[in-house]
Amino acid sequence: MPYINYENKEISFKIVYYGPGMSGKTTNLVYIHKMLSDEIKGDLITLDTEEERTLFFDFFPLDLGNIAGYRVRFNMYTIPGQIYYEASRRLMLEGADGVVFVADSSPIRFDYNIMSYQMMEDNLRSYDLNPREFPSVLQYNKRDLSEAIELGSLESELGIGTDSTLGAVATQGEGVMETIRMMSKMVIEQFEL
Ligand SMILES: Nc1nc2c(ncn2[C@@H]2O[C@H](COP(=O)(O)OP(=O)(O)OP(=O)(O)O)[C@@H](O)[C@H]2O)c(=O)[nH]1
Ligand SMILES: [Mg+2]
Repeated sequence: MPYINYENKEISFKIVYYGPGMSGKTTNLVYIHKMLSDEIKGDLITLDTEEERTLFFDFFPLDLGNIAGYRVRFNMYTIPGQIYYEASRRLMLEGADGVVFVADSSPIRFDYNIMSYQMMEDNLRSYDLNPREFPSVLQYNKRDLSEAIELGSLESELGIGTDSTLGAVATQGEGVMETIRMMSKMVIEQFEL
């Protein structure tokens, strides 16, 4: 559920970019941040290691203007994908209103994508959320790789639907804005004031 401040008439949604290590979550966020005009975005905060692996999270706030007299804000986060940060990943999902799962299209990353997705579902369940009903978008990133996995192959393995899936090349910005548009539409549609 979004955080609603009735006094200040503000609604804050939390969007989390989830996925295995090195799939391109930070690259997505950096691109979105770059595309937005200064008036609507806050500073991008990235906490990473020297090798640019996300340590805790990346974050920036995005002001989406007014809906029904309420100021709408999206707080955008990424999680750290590296295996040993499971506790941080679970924590980042607390209070989330939607997740974008950034998968790596490299064939050798297939099982890693599946494992990460299943862990995400477990983590959502730990907050009493039903992952099959939770607003989520599946982005197949790195479509520029010569041997990219087929769109739909992860969904078949996971037994989930394919309606909110798209391809992307985050390093070139391809599919990045489409992904966040799909996500925000879902999140806002689910919400009733
Ligand atoms: N070929 C290709 N490389 C990409 C693409 N998107 C991201 N990368 C590269 O993949 C690497 C990892 O990208 P990040 O955005 O840091 O990945 P991450 O998911 O945030 O990784 P963690 O923070 O460790 O979980 C970088 O070298 C990116 O340049 C893409 O679409 N195609
Ligand atoms: Mg990262």
